[in-house]
Amino acid sequence: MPKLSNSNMEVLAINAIGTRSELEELQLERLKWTVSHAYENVETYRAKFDAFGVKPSDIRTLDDVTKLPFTTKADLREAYPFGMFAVPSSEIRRIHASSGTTGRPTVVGYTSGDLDRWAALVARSLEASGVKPGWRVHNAYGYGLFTGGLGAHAGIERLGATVIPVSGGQTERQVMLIMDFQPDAIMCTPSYLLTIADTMEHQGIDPASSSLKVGILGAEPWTNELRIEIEKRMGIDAVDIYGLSELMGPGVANESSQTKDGPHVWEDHFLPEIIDAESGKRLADGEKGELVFTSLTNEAFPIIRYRTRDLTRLLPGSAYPAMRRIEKITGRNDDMIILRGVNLFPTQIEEIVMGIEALSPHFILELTSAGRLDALTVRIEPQRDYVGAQQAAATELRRRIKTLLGVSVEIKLEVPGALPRSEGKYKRLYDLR
Ligand code: DLL
Repeated sequence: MPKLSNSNMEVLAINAIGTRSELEELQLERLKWTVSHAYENVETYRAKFDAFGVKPSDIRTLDDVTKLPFTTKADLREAYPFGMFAVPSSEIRRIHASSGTTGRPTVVGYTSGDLDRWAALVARSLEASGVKPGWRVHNAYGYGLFTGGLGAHAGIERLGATVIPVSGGQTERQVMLIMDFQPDAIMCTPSYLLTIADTMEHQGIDPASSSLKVGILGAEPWTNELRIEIEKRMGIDAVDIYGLSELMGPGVANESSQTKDGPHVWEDHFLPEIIDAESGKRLADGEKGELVFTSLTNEAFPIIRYRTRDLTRLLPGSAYPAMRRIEKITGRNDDMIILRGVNLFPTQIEEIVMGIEALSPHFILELTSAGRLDALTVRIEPQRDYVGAQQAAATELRRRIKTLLGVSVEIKLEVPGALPRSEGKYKRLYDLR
């Protein structure tokens, strides 16, 4: 493996990154290393670069990354299971895989150096979230092949906090552990935190009375409206953590609890770009499109211009000025619903739902075909204590969706507790066509 020339791959403390131009210098050095490492050690990259007529020596500036071909989920599937590992298998210390809705999972590997950087970046993410060394952290991300549980786990320990490795599921037991162990922070998906809050209320516990002060929530899209609801109901700061297995796992980007204005990308380790999803052309900062990432320090699994399918825009740094932020991700290309010519995302409905007091955040979307036309039904539970106002709320939801999104939908009120509850990543959309 070629070694980096004049700087190693350590993770600097969050405030030791320096200026934007110092950061860019580091990124360029690491980008050159990554591109040669991938080219020399991964057949898929060598073949793609050769077909594109591009060589590692063509990377002279950061913008030269646009000369390189994209990597897609299909490339990773093609190389299943270990075809894109860039180091001998004796150097792989851990494997994770993302389930994938169809077909083969995507498999990723880590060297001991990769695991070390990952723990340090999650620790940095926790620090940004306001978690302090010495705190207790309830970790309800799933343990196993999913990167959430073990990724968060190592970062909590690295920060010097105490990890409570609960994993997902068995919510009543989780509630008992939260009440008895008195954790300061919780890590889980935002939808699962709603399940926990509901279960607490079911047991006569006011969720705001727990010891929790911070929730580090991610792994699925969620809106600022849901953030406000969670913060009010649980009495916590709800902070957004972003990541994906193909790059590392949780901790690729994280919000600052001070600003809550979208996750800062840890740009010393991951180079973000935004492209037009149709043409593949790079877009300027501030423009909305598909997020693409190149890893800068991954040894086992270097990844070049990976198309995440997540939709967002790049914004200037705020709490950490040298590193750009991504606008809170509210949708993926794959989640987009095209209903009679109108594009919409489940989060747009969440945003509207959260603005109507008598409605709960528990809803699912069903797509059906009625004759030649597609129809969308929103099945939603009202809030328990708004009995008289439910029908009016449903009518209002239908009206707002029509006015704000331009589509007519059907609203079906459900009995509180009738809809499936989240145990991790929540499935909102059911395509029954
Ligand atoms: O979900 C890693 C993770 C675990 C992130 C725990 C945060 C917390 P994957 O299973 O590979 O990895 O799924 C990655 O989930 O491309 C996004 O579509 C979505 N996603 C992850 N974090 C967020 C977030 C983990 N904060 C995919 N907001 C990504 C919106 C998110 N979407």
